[in-house]
Amino acid sequence: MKTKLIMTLAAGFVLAAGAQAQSIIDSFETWQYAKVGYCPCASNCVSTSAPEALGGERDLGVGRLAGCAMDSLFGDVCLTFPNTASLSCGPGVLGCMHISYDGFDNSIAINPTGLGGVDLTEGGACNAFVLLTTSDLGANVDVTVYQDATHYSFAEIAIAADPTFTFAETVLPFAQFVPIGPEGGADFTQVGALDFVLCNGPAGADIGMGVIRTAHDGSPRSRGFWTNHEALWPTDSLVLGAWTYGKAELLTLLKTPVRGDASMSLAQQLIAAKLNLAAGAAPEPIADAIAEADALLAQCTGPLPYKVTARSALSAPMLDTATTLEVWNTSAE
Ligand SMILES: [Ca+2]
Ligand SMILES: [Ca+2]
Repeated sequence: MKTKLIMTLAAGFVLAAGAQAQSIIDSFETWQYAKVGYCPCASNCVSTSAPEALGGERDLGVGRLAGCAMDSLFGDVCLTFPNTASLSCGPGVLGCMHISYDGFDNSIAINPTGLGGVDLTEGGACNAFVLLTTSDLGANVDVTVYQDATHYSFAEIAIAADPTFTFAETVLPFAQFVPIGPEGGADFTQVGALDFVLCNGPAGADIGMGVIRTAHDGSPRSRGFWTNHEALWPTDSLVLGAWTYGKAELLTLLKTPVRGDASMSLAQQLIAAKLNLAAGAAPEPIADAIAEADALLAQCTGPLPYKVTARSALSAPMLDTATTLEVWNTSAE
C-alpha cells in the first residue's frame, strides 16, 4: 500500500520548458473513482467528462484478475494523489486499470475512431510519449494507439518496483510501437483512440501514472525540418566557423540555393546539426564532424556565402563533412 506522497509530479512540465514542442494527453485534474467491491464483482468502469483530457472524456476501468477481499480494489484520479491516476490493490488482489481516450462514448469499450484523427506528432514536432509512473511492487503499462478498427499499434513499458513510490519519467518513442491490427499499424498523424493499461504487477501492487504528454525524444532532425519549423528552434543564434549569425540570417542561409558553393552545402548541414545538439541530441557521434566543419568555414573571411567552387582545395573536404553531417541529421528519419 502507498505510504508516502512524493510531490515530483510537476517535474514533467519543468522538463518540457523552452522551445520544445509538447502536447498534454491528460493532466488528470478531473476527479474519478471506480471501485470493485464485493466478490465476485470482477470489474467497474466510469466515464467522466474531463476537459483536460484528449477528446474531452476519460474512460476509467478497473478489473479484478485474482484475489478477493472486500473493498480492496479501486482506481481513481486525483483521490490518492493529485494529477495522477492510481490503481490500488489490497493484499492478495491482482488488478488492472484501463484508461482510454476515444471521445464521448460513455463506455470502457474502445471506439477506435472516436477522436476523429488526431495528429499526435503535432506536424512532426513530437515523436514520443512521455509517461510519469511508479509502482511499489512493479508493473507494466501497455499502450495501444488506434487509427481505426483494423489499424493499431502496441508498445509496453516496465515500471520497476520502487517501495518509496517515487514517480519517474519514461520516454516511449512512437518508433518503438509494433503494428498489431489485422490490417497493420496506426498512422500516428491520424489517431482515433488511445488506450493505456496499467497491469501485470504482483498481487497487492499499487500503480500510479501522472501527466501523460507527447514530446520529442531529442533524436536528430533534418535541415528541411528546421527550415520549416522555425518556431521550434532552441536558440536564436549560432556560430558557424568564426562568424555569429542571428536567426533571420540562418533561415536565409537554409533557404538559399547552394548553386555549387560547397560552403553553403556545409553551412546548411552545420546549422541543422547545431540545432539538433541545442535541442538535446547526444553529441558523441557528431562532435568531431562539427569541429571539422567549423574549422573549414573559419578558413574563409567574413560571413557566408564563401563561393567555394570545385576548383578550390576547400571544396572536397567541405562536401565530405557536409555529407557526414547530413547522414547524422537524417539518421532518425
Ligand atoms: Ca470515451
Ligand atoms: Ca470508450
